[in-house]
Amino acid sequence: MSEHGIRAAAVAVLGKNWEHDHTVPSRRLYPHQWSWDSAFTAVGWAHVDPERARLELESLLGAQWADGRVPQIAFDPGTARDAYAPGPDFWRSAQVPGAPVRETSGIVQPPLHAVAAWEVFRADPGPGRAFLERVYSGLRSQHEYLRRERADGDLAVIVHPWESGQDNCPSWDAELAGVAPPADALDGYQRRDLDHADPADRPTDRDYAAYIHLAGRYRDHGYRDADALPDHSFVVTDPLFNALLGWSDEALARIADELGLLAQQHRDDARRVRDALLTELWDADAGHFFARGRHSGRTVEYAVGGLAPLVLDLPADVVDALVRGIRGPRFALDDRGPLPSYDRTAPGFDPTRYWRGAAWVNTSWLVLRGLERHGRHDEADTLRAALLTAVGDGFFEYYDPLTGTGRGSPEFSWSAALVLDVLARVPGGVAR
Ligand code: 2M8
Repeated sequence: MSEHGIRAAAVAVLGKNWEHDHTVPSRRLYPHQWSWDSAFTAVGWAHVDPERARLELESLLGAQWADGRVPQIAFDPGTARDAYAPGPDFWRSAQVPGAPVRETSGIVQPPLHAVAAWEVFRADPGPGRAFLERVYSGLRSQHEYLRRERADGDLAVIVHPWESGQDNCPSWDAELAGVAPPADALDGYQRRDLDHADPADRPTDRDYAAYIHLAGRYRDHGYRDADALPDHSFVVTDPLFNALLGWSDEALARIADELGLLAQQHRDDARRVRDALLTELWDADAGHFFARGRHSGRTVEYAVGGLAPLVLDLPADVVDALVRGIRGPRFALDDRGPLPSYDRTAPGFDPTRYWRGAAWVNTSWLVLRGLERHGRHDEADTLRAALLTAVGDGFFEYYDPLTGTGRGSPEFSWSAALVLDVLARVPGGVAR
């Protein structure tokens, strides 16, 4: 398909998934508003309809909690309560002091939102400045929440695999091994995802039992981190989550500069996250960033999230090692499709199962941005071509990295949105 055709098809997908003030990730599988999906989607909308991009981020921030957390899911009151599980009746946010009027889940997702807000501003600076004024304090308190309640030194922890965005990534297996859901954890629970997706692609029932158990325990502590975390069995420091925190700190600094506010704190935060990623999660021998569990220690799993720190200002030797990994057999960069979510050479690599090998547009887009930042134009051009090849047959939720076949939801929002961004940038990283 021509670039013109891809662009038109991507705009059509976003239009179909638009729901009054936000974009659903997919009409059937994910019929509400998801946190980091909205950030990715806003980046795409910025190129074709900046007003929708602004609405996307502002509607999500409208569901922010008083403590600053931006919820993983903001439920659409117009959608059936049981259309997605676990739904609002499981999370019960309405019973929590400080939760917003709109019902939400109680966990978070990777904090890409300040980056998205900055890109939305740049696409349309006229009305964009007032938009920045409206969103800045919410974005700042999103970061303050993570640093106050989720601190692991200068990094932030996640307390549920869903908070990573990479739900069933093998990097969580060791920490999840210590989670002991009761045998009846899924009794009375209907996995609505299996109504719409191939069970062979989705997380297993065993993983789901742990997810529901962990979320229920966190909920039963009133989502108060100080109460919940001391004996919480899943507490992980994830390189992707923290890379996006640091990247968003940089964006907050630019936003503060634009608004004539003090930006130094945000620059210091960004530098501290970068430094802590290098001292805490970087493995120089392996040439990769690894997640660390509070109970299980460092995991030696080569997940695509371990490449995400490329979006930050890194030393040249670290960039060189990561690029070697991208080109090597584990990620096998070529122009046929996005990078696999997990090491192709690992025994547990599964090319179609969700975050255990399947290839996603969003993580490849993050790596692409990182490669551009570090002037690695050959690899960036290859990845750009790979993304455009993949979506030629449709904007799927994910792709089989071995065959290029699209899988999961067929009209998936972030796949369309991020390709709009790819098309708007010429090779070499300069905006068109
Ligand atoms: C997937 O996660 C949800 C739970 O949040 C699910 O599996 O039901 C992940 O791919 C996540 O990264 C994404 O935000 C969400 C919606 O697209 O789907």
